[in-house]
Amino acid sequence: MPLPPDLRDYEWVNTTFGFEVPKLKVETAGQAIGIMGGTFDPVHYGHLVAAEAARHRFGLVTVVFVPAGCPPHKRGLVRTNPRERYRLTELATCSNPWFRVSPLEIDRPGCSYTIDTARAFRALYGPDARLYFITGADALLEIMTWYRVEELLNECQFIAVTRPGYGGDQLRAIIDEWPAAFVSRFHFLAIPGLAISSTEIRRRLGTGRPIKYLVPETVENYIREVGLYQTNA
Ligand code: DND
Repeated sequence: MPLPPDLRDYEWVNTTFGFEVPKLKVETAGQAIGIMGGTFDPVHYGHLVAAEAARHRFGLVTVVFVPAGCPPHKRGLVRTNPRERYRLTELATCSNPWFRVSPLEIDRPGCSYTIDTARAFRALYGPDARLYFITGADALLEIMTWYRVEELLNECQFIAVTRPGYGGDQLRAIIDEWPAAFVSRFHFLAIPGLAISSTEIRRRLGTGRPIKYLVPETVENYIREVGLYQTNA
């Protein structure tokens, strides 16, 4: 990795791979912080573009990727153990000085409810921090079913990014049903459309089709080295 221009602005952060990466030192008090929650099974360019677009548009001082230990809506459906998904996320994000990865959810026993994560971030960054949870438009279709969603919306705002195949009239109809106070906690952000999904990447790997240019090279290399997603299950 090329050295950053002014090392005083950076700190070296350990990865679980045994190497360090330069990350911008950020003053978090009272600042806007992004939380990119996901199963990341595996992480791909759709996730990275969403997080970077949100960072830039909303002036987020950092975006923390939080791989879910046990995602509430996918119990029993996750292919890869949390540690591997965490490592893949680390590999995908290590070249972006603003991105960080948190083991918060994979270290927390039980279901990875976002409300618990938002509260943990609030405790970490203080009452003045503005917390933004970043999601794709598809998540909005079912967000009313999330655990303690009203409390969650008190704790953080949402940045919902566009995703090919989701949105339009179906999303409009759902949002029209929400109370105004609920809608005001959401920000909608158009991003370059990438029709990539973790499901499709797993299918491709399981059937011997390429995933090059859908995930960072580091992620592809690790998947192949460790032999993840080799069967089409
Ligand atoms: P996913 O399993 O959808 O993650 O989970 C997203 C987050 O929602 C996780 O933090 C979950 O714990 C949380 N959640 C879900 C349901 C209930 C509750 C919490 C609860 O607390 O009750 P993926 O790895 O599949 O995707 C990560 C994010 O990236 C998602 O928001 C997805 O919409 C988005 N995304 C894209 N956005 C734009 N373009 C693409 C995308 N692919 C994925 N190509």
